[in-house]
Amino acid sequence: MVYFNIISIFPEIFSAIKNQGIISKAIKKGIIHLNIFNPRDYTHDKYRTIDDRPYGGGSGMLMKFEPLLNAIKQAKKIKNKVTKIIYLSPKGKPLNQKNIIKLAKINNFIIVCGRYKGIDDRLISHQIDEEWSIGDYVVTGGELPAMIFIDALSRLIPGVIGNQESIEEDSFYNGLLDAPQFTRPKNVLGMSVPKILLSGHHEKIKQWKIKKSLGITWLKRPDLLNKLTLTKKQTILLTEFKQEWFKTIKNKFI
Ligand code: 4FM
Repeated sequence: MVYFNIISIFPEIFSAIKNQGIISKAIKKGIIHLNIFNPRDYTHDKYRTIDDRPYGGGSGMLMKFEPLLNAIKQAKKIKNKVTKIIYLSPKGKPLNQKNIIKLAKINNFIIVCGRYKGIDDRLISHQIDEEWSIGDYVVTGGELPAMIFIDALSRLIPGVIGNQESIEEDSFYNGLLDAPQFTRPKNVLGMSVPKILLSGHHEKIKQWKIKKSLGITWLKRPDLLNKLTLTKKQTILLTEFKQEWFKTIKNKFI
């Protein structure tokens, strides 16, 4: 069982994963638990204030320290040993599949979702264990990043995805992008399916997939390829892919 304890002033946003798809099934099965704590419920003034103006001026509002801290305190009461308090923001370390695999060993999270222009920095230094980013762009709050975090992590928990092997076939699992895939019918708008996939030769199909996977990574994300040391077999397959690729390019222009 993995607990995701979420601190958010917009709890309804999480219905997106609570009520649909694979994550909702995992919740129903009791494999994962989502608990949402609304900082507004932990205010003590008449207006239930959760935001305030920044010291030193500047545009926009910030989330106040105390309602967030009180919500976190409440979330900490949920049973379970290891708790990691996560904050998602553009200042965090960029998430990738490798980090996600490591994080999937933890069974209790508190995820703080920011809104407005940011949160009081003392909350980060006092409470946050790890700050992660979903990428170098800005969204309007931490809820969507939190759902991305929860989704990417949950699908690695045994029992969440029906076929666990499919995880090992994921893009990025071995640092490479997926080979292209096809389903019926055999022909659409004059486009056919690579013959090898219809051949039934399992070993040949496996080699084809590895070759395409290497080739597509080489074409689309050479940065990923540079991080890997290829095996002898992989090097041969990639060389073959490159030769075939340059041949098709030549045929196009000459
Ligand atoms: C975060 C808005 C905190 C307001 C955000 C607050 C983001 C990212 C992001 C927006 N999160 N990776 N990129 N958050 O843009 O993780 Cl208070």
